[in-house]
Amino acid sequence: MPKLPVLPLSLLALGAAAQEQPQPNVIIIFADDLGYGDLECYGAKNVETPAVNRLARNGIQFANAHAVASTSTPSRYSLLTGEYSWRRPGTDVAPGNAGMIVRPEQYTIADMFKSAGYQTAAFGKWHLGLGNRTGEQDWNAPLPAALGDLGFDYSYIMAATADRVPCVFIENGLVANYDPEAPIYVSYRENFEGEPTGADNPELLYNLRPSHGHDMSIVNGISRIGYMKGGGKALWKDENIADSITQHAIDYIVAHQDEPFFMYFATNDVHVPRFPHERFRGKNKMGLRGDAIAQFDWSVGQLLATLDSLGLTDNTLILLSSDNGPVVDDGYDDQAEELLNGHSPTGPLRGGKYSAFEGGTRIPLIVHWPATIKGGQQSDALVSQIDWLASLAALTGAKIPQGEAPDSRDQLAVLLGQDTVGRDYVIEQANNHALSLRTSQWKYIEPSDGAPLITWGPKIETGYLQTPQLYDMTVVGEQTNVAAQHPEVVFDLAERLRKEKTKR
Ligand code: NG6
Ligand code: CA
Repeated sequence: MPKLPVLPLSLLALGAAAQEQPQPNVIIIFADDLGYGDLECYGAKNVETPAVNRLARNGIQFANAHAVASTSTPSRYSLLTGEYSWRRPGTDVAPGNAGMIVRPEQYTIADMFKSAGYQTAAFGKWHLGLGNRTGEQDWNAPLPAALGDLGFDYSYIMAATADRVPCVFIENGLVANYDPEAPIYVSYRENFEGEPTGADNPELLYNLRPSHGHDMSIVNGISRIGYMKGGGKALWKDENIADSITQHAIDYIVAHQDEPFFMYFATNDVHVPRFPHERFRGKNKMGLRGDAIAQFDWSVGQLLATLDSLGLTDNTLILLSSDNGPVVDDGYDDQAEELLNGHSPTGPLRGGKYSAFEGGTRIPLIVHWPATIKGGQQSDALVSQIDWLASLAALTGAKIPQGEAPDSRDQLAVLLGQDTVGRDYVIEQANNHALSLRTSQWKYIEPSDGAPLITWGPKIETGYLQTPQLYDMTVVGEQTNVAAQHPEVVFDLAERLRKEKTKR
């Protein structure tokens, strides 16, 4: 039976139109490694993104939006819990057999939506661990802890990334299409006897070869990080991952069209291994990375077409963004670097995935909600994904329990285009844990150890330096360190960062 709409005060405050509306559906479309310059509406070259363009045209496109961290696990941890990942040990890039990083007792964005009467679901990339303890999961039985314990009523996910074992989908804590003939074993320590690896059996890599790392177990002609055995018919085919995730999300929307739902739709695109479906191949000059962007856009288009056909588009709030900045060669020989053909994945930004520079954490953000937001807006407001939990709680009227989501602030007015200033500062975390504090004018990068370039493969400037860095962000590109010229600004920003760090 459809639930009666509940109208929270915050919605009433939004004006007459909103007052008649039932609770909007909320969809977070979360791309993987999609850069600030990777979408057509953000200036991408060589690839078309018509579905995303439509969202931008009818919504708000943000120019100064930030992920909390420059890699997946800490970024997603922060988004889903409203707590900065750097406060919590154990939130770095997780192996595929990590135990659940967000603990069941912790409050999540899904708990928040549930408490406001929503149906909640997660699709696609998870990368925040499953089960009670690292390395001790039995993948042939229901996992003792999974997304159901974090407020998600339904989930169809990949445990970590497509380049990490186990290469199977997990539906509500159970391997989907489980094949009893091929029990699943996973290890990040040693191989299983007799199982081929990319290092020993390169002749079996008929789909993609590694450029660095990624030379352990082989699944679907692609070698991965970590070892696995078994899986049989449950093993995914990389070319069908987007189809599979998208179809499950569509089915979910159809099934829940009469009640408010929250969907976390986290694509595998455009993370490595990039191996999109054949129908996206060869249509742009950039090869597989460009095809993966086109496939991402296709997924967005499928969700939109479903909402359109059910008459739900108007009252569905969509936030489209990415978990961290882009990388070109991230470990597979997919010619992403050679075929850029003038495209810049970070747009004008310096650095990229992993780095302390803006390329690491400044990401696309488009907000779309025709019933409430006037289309065609551009916003320069300073926004961070850390605030989505509290902002969306303000939208639904949910009350965040004392002490939960401690770093998340209500910035709903910014996300809806009513406030064009946004936060006074955002904090960004680099791969080596160096933090930056960025205001609309300045960016301070704290001193840290580490090489100026990523040491293991990708050609990316890290932004690590043993002395303080200060950049004037009204000048694009973080080229000139002006810390020596503005010691008082350095002092002030460093002091704000210190206060944030010692808050709890
Ligand atoms: C790195 C992987 C990279 C990618 C990254 C995580 C190697 C050599 N590189 O360790 O390919 O998987 O981890 O990416 O193994 S993220 O977007 O999920 O954070
Ligand atoms: Ca990522």
